[in-house]
Amino acid sequence: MALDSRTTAALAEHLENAELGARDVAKITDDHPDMGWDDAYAVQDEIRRRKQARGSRIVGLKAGLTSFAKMKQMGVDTPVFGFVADYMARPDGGEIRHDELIHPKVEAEICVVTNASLKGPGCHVGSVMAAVDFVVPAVEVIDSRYRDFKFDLKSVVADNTSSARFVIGGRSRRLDDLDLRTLGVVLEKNGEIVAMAAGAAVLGHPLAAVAMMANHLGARGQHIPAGTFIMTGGVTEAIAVEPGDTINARFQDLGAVSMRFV
Ligand code: 0L1
Ligand code: MG
Repeated sequence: MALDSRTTAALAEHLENAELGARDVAKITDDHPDMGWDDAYAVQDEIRRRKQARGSRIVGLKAGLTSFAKMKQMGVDTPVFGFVADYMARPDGGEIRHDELIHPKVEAEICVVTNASLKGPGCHVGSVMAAVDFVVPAVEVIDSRYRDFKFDLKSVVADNTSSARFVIGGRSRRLDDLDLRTLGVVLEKNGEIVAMAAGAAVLGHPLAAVAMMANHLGARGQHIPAGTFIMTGGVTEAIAVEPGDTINARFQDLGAVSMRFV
């Protein structure tokens, strides 16, 4: 690791303060160009520890940058992993305060809840299928803390992959009733279609993102416990939102998820 524990803790405090105060900051690799992936995840882990120490609960895991459209939008080729906490959840059909965020964007995500633990290495789509309890649609609101979206992937990982808000809605379905690859998603802003895709946009199959997450955690001696809510990543590119915007994400077979930014 290139960063010592004091620097890791200081970076976590810096990034978490930026999140909680809705203030943008320069990407952290500007000052720490040698930091590696382990350093980046160590900063994220420290942010997680800080939140838990204050009483926040970690209520889900997320894969990010998993769709071909998002990878192209960001000019990257590697998914990243993060978490969501209880205070980030907002109700379906509710309001989201824009002034609590820096420059939010929304993305429609196919999500699952597991009923068995998943541990890599060697996890694949089939192992994930055996561990999925149900599928549920959500919209993630990402809000990179980096000024003008000038970041690299290690900075993004340290910043908990831009996690900010999420809305679970629609209706849950058993995996057996769905083909996640052909499941269509239409994203509307203010009543107009702004993006659309099918589940296969996420690594060929959204559950491949879960398998990749299990293998990523396995390499770090961790696993995905039974009962985990997992966001598999936006199926389309992320869409910027302003106060007054209404978002409606329609998921084939899973209903819709909506919210208004105020
Ligand atoms: O959820 C995600 O896809 C993470 C995106 C991280 C980069 C960004 O803020 O766009
Ligand atoms: Mg996402």
